[in-house]
Amino acid sequence: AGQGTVKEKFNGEIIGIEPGAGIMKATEKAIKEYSLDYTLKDSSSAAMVAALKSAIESKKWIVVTGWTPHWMFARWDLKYLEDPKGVYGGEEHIATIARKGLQKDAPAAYQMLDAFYWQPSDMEAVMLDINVNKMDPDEAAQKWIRENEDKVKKWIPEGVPKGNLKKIKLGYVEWDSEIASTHVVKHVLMKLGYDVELKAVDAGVMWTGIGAGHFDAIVAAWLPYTHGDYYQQVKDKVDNLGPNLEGAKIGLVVPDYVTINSIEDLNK
Ligand code: PBE
Repeated sequence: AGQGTVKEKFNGEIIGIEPGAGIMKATEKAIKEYSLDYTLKDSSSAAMVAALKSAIESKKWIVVTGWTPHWMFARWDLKYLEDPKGVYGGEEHIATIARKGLQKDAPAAYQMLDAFYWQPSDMEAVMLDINVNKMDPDEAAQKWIRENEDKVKKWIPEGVPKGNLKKIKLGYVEWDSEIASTHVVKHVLMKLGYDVELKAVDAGVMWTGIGAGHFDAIVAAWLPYTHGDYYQQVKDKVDNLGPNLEGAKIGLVVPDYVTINSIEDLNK
């Protein structure tokens, strides 16, 4: 694990993801509140995971911005650093948000989006197929749908006119969790007869886009904390369809072999 102080072992860096992610703002806040003499590196979700993988292969110390559900916890032995000041919020949920007017324009899609609800283990199964088994997101989503007919059935409205190839546009960010959920919803809406377009954007654009009605829906709203600021700005202009997943969490994550346990220890 090398010599020196904790900070030296981590090279004075926290490996982050895309600017605009809620977890990046939360980490800037953690740096202030815990007076950490660390630099938060902007990166991408894919580059963060690549850095984690290579550090683990050489047993180096690394601290990354991490979240649950995420396949990395199934792939490696990892732990969250304790957050005694509660900077990263508590347990949260992922919500589905629709544009106003969607209910009238596409009732079957709206009802499906409203009914969409699954477990962290469901999302993780899709994420593992994409990121560990190297499946294409569309393939992984279709596989999950095939293998979970009973769950999917509950999301399918009855007695409502089908999509008739009407276009539905879903905005999302290329976070591994949201790639999984958005592709699953895409394929269920296609089964309902919609022509579904996915648009990958950054977090700010996803939120202004749903507020302005440029997207029909998003299934990537981390609330009440991670996307709390973004949500406040659009909440009167959208329909919040409630949680599609409960038991989500964000924080700082390290490999198990790292011998500190709390964000406070980063200063040692
Ligand atoms: N995440 C994944 C996002 C929400 C979903 C935790 C990286 C964020 O921090 O905004």
